[in-house]
Formats: sequence, structure tokens, C-alpha cells
Amino acid sequence: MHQATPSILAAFVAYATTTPARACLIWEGRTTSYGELLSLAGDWAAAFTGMGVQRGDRVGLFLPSSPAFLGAYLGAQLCGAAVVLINTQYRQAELSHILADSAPRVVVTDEPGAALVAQAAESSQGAPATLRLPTGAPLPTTVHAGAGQSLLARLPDGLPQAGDLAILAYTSGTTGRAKGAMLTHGCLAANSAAVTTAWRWTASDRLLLTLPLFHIHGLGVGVHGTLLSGASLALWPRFEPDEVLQALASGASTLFFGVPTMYTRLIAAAQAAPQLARQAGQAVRLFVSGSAPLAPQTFAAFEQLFGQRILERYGMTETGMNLTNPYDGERRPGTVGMPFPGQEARVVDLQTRAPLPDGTIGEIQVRGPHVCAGYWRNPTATAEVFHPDGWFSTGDLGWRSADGYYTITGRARELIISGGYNIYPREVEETLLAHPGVAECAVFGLPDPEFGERVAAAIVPHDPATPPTAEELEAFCRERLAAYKRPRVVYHVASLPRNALGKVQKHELRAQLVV
Ligand code: MLC
Ligand code: AMP
Repeated sequence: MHQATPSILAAFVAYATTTPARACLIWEGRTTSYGELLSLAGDWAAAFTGMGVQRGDRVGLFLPSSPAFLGAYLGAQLCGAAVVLINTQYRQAELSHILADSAPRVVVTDEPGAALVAQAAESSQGAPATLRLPTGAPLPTTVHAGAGQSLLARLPDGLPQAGDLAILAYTSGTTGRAKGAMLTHGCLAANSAAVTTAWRWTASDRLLLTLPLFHIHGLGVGVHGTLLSGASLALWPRFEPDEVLQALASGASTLFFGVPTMYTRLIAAAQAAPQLARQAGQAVRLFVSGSAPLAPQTFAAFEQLFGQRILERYGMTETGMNLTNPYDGERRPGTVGMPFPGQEARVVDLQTRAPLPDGTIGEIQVRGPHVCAGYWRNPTATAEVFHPDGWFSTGDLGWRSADGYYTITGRARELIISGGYNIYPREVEETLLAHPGVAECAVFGLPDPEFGERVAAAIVPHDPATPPTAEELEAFCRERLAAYKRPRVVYHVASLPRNALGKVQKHELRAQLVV
């Protein structure tokens, strides 16, 4: 059934109506069935409809992981609206841009989020209505359980079509301004069908999901794969390595997905409890890593402790999952495997975009039904990377081996990946430049044993006698940007090395500053 579904929503509704008692979500020890989650989604849909949300509108979610997140997510889609995903760490700079660009009719948030949304909306035109969710509640106090019953009685009539917009997922760009990747119901369903096929995901699987739901790894891979397979999901509000190890060893889950930082922390926990690691390795049938490169040392240490090999895959917000190591064949460390079923990939020359032979490094391009429809209201950015022949330029550099395994070697665009979160230097530079003590600055990544990379900034102060301190700059960034984007290291320099065109030579700067 699921291969042909026009949407994850349609697959979910089908399970919820034909097998309503089937377990769907486990949260804080309580199981919610497919039928119950559909009722919750219906109540959210009624709330949105009551606020004037219509087909084609946007609904922003600025919420941490919880059953309410999923209820609101599915409820917005039941109304035919697209969901705008907003990282809960975002602050004024990111929030005001996303709200202005996506123009949601309603933003759902919790108590701490409401103040931030109000503040950000001040600087953007047309503040969205806000639906406040009390901490721990499944619904806002203004909505009563059962409100969505009449709406649900009309299902599956009027469910969104494959070409309709399901999600606007903001991903940063080299300009420093995030762009909304337009993920349609069809591309999300195609992606999930490819993932569930490749990883043999079935209704009897249970995923332990500690990734946040506001990015494509947690939502598009974890939640969608579960709903498409009719499987179940143990959702946690955050990743705690010791507790995750205990839970995995208990045998309650068959799948675990994480970013490399989660695996390095899990390995540290396992070193103190090797017996639990063995049990977890026997109980869980598949561990997947993605969103950032998995170091071969982490791969080896994990195999030694857990007795199984992590499956590394490669994806992007704009495309969902692109490349995967094989489920049955060799999971090769340092590589991201091959295209998922029904998808294509190739390596091309950066300038000419001509395909390159195996073994040669170039830019990775991908093509298939999983690629999104372009960037929201941004035809220029869309034309740069979405080509008329269907190929999408990922901006990642890599090569393909003669037997078909892809290896990522770097990035064509400037990007720092810290703990699986993307940070565009330009955005941090723009923020630092707004500080009165900063005349010039350059932001770049440094290797970090825990997060993969960490943010460093070189600052040319306005007044060398009283340069802004690292603490001052950190606090300044923290107020305006997500905390993980702030510089962890600040260097004071007299000038920045530039080439003849005036472009800052970051490799030179890094070599000068880091010994
Ligand atoms: C948190 N902090 C980070 C950070 N995460 N700093 C740098 N990089 C990170 N990734 C900082 C916080 O700002 C805070 O600082 C302090 O660490 C503690 O915060 P926390 O919330 O307690 O952090 P923790 O729970 O330890 O988070 C670490 C983590 C998290 C690895 C669990 O970063 C995480 O969930 N990462 C996953 C991101 C993800 O889902 N990426 C997928 C994108 S989609 P302070 O100073 O304020 O205390 C994608 C496509 C694909 O990439 O292929 O999947
Ligand atoms: P995002 O824009 O947040 O979706 O992040 C996508 C980026 O994460 C990709 O363009 C890659 O640079 C990176 N990425 C994802 N998975 C991997 C991986 N397995 N190895 C290396 N980089 C990865």
C-alpha cells in the first residue's frame, strides 16, 4: 500500500481508520494509538479552521518534541496547510526572517516561545496569530477534545494531493538568509517509501527517536517512516546518552537514528557499561547515522562495543535522504553508500557540471521524486541549484568508487556542521558586524572532538585599545541567534587576509591563527 500513497498523511489516516488500536506513539511511558493520534490531529485541525486557516496557508510550529507537536503537524496538514518548521533554539534574527518570509496565518508555540514570537513579529509585517500551548498539554486551553470529530467524519475526502505543499523547511544559504525548501506531500512520501524499503522498515518496528522534530532527520526520516510503515515510535524530548543506552538494552526498540555527536556520547556511556552496549546491539536491528560525517573511529568503536555496524546515510533538507549504505551488504566506514531505490546520483565538474568518471572528486548531484519543488518565493536561489533536467546540485563534494560507494570529501559552499546543525558563517558574521565594537570579522569552522566542528571568529576591533571581549560577543550573538551558532573561540586580529578581489582568505586565516 505505502509505495503508492500520495502522502504520509493519507497512509496515517488509512492506518488510523482501519486499525485504530494499533500502537503509534510512546511518550513518557504512555502509548497513543493511531486512532487516538488522528483524534488529536482532528482537534488541532478544528482549532486551525476556527482561526481561519485554509488550504494553501502556512502554520508555523515553534515547539519542542511532544505528542502535541505531532497533533498540530498532522492537524495543519488535514486543513491543507503547509507546516513551517522552526528550530526552538532560533532567536530574533532567525525568527523574524522566517515569520516574514513564510507569512504563517498561525504560529503554535509554548509559553517561552510566545514571547520570542511576539518580539520577532514586531520587526516583521503582519504578526501571525499565536496559539499557545501550556507545557505538557496536548491541546491549547481554548480547544476542547472532540472538537475535530465532524471534520474527521468526512475523511478521507479532501486530503491534500501529492503536489500540494506539506512543509516549508528553512535551510540557511550563503547569503546568510535562510530559504524555505518547499517539500510537497509527494516528495516526502516518495522519500519515505525509498527509506522504508532500503532499511526493511515494517509495522513491527519500533524506533527510539531522540532527534528534534523541527528538522528533516527527526521528522522526515523518523516520524514519516514510522507512519508510512504503520510502525511505532518512542519519542523523547531530548537525547540523554545513559538513558538511551538503558532503553536500547531493554529490548523495547528495533531502530535508532542519530547524528554522529549522539553516537560519540553513546560510545562514552557504553564504555562505562559494556554489558548494556552488547544487549543494545543484540536488541536493536538497525542503527543509522546521518546529518554530518561519521568518523571511521566512531564507526569502529561502536562496532567493538555494540557488536554491529552503524549504517551511515547522507541527506539534505531539500532532498530528504539521498545515499545509503546497504542494509544487507557491506557498510563501509567513511562512505555514505549508494542511491536509495528509485533515485539517481552522480558526480559532476563544479564549473561545467559535466559528469566525472569514478574516483574523481566533484560536486554530488541527485535526481528523483524525493527532490523538493524549489525554494519558497525565491526563483533566483531555486534556479541556482534545481536544474531543468531534474538534477539538484547538493553543494557537497565527493567521489564514487568503481563499486558504487559515494564518499563525501567536503563542501563547495561555506558551511559549518556542529552536532548535526548547519551554521552558515555569513549569518554569524552579519550578527557580529552589528556589534558596535566590531569593524570586520570572519567566521570559520575548527575541528571539534564532540561536535565535529565548532564556530570560531576572527575580529578586527573598531578600537584596538578596547576590543570587545569574547564573552561580550558571545552574549551579543546569543540574544540574536540560536545558541549553537555563537562563536566558541574569538581571535582578535589587526586585519583580515584578503585576495586581490578583496575576498577574505579563510584558509589562510585558519592557518595563521590555529597552530
Ligand atoms: C546544543 N548545543 C550545541 C549543539 N547542540 N552547540 C553546538 N552544536 C550543537 N549541535 C549547545 C547549546 O546551545 C547549549 O549551550 C548546550 O550545547 C547544551 O544544550 P542542549 O540542548 O542540552 O544540548 P544537547 O541536548 O547536548 O544537544 C546536542 C545534540 C543536539 C547533539 C543532542 O545538538 C541535537 O539534537 N542535534 C541534532 C540536530 C539535527 O537534528 N540535525 C538534523 C538536521 S537535518 P549553552 O551554552 O546555551 O548551554 C539534516 C539532513 C540530514 O541535516 O541529512 O539529516
Ligand atoms: P541540512 O541543510 O541541515 O539539511 O544539512 C544537509 C547537509 O548535511 C548536507 O548538505 C551535508 O553537507 C551534510 N550531511 C548530511 N549527512 C551527511 C553524511 N552522512 N556525511 C557528511 N555530510 C552529511
